[in-house]
Amino acid sequence: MTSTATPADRPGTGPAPVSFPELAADFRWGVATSSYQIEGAVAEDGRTPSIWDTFCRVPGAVVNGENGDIACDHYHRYTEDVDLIAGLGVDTYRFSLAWPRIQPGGRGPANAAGVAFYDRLVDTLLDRGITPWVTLYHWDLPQELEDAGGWPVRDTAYRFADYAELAYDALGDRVVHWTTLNEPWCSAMLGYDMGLHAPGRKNFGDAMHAVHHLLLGHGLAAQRLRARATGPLELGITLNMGHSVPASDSEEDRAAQRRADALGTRVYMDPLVHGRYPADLLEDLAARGVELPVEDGDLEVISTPLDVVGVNYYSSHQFAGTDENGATTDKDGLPVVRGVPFGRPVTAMDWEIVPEGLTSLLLRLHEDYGVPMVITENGAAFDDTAQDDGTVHDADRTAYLVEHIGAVAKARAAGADIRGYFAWSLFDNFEWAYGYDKRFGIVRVDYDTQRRTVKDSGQWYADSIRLTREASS
Ligand code: IFM
Repeated sequence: MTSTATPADRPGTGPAPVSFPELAADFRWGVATSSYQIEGAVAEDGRTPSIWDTFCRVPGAVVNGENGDIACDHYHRYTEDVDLIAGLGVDTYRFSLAWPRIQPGGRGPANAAGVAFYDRLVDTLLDRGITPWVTLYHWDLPQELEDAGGWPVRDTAYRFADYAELAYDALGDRVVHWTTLNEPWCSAMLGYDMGLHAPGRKNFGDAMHAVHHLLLGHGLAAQRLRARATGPLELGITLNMGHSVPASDSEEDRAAQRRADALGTRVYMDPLVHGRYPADLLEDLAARGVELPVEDGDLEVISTPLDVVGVNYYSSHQFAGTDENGATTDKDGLPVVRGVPFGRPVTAMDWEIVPEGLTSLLLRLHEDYGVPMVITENGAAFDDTAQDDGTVHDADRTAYLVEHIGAVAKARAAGADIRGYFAWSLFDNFEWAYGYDKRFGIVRVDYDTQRRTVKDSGQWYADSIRLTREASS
């Protein structure tokens, strides 16, 4: 059972801090960010453009035509930012490396000036007692590699493995925790099928080829890191997943849920853990004239053992296999897979708030795959109102955290092997196609002054971590 306490010095600031005894022992507490969303300094110290620098220049691609040129200016303010992270009392900071900073153009040797930034960041974190958790790829593919075909071509997987090795050689003496990819579903489907993210292409077959090459890149990188490691190494991949259910017990709705689950979860988890793609997915793809470009040995590479799976959770979904008029196929003759709202309150992203879906998802992953897990992202965008002094009374975001961390605690109590929770995000930041319009931070960023202010939710998070730790001591 969780317990709450209201310190006398925080009257009326929203939900009281919570102690989560299920999460007290052997549990990591962190905050997460990614390179393009916070760093800025896109043309400094030898960094070359990524697909996001290019995509942001496409008229209409990003709200208000915004971009990550400055973002949170973290590249220049990382010392102050690490102080802030330390002040929250978290033990882990998850961040990503910008590939075009470490290896401009995506080929060739490491760029010493780019590497030096992450050297400084890692050293500053370690000085402050914070564990760095590095993600190698959070969507900033060097533009030159996209020009050569991007993730739909096999060579990009080899390029990624080379880059991973360069990064590991530079930082592996101090960084133990490595995540290869963040949310390959987004890279492949939003980037190459729906055209909503960089590079903005729209071809389902290309997107499925991207899925395979992202997984292959992950596996090749995992092998390289394992081969290079002389000290402790904890290796993983991060996937965005939700818990999906059929909208009814009808055959069509069950088929729609199966298809959504195959493309959202099993196409990644099955090859990573079981070394095979789901048979039903391969049949569905064949019916659409798509074949995954699997070569001999690929699945062995992809299923290189993992130490941890990162779970990014925001919402859950129910699916119907009919459209609003009852038709089971769409205009292209494809089976309908329609998301049907549960009717829950939504965040500023219009994402339904479904905390119990997180418990169900974690228990399902535990049962089907038996892997250790860390929640590498969870959080919510809300339309914050800042007071004159920059403070934000974001009781809605705090309530979201209370419920979702509670959902993690429940899954852990029921036996799932969950080893940590990282709030998304440390800062308000560049939310991809939404620009700066959506604020996910537990710390507010005033983009005019770059002033950072811990929101009530950030204070709640810090207080709850402290209370939870006290419960275990
Ligand atoms: O901001 C993103 C992050 O980059 C990846 N996961 C989802 C977050 C919210 O959309």
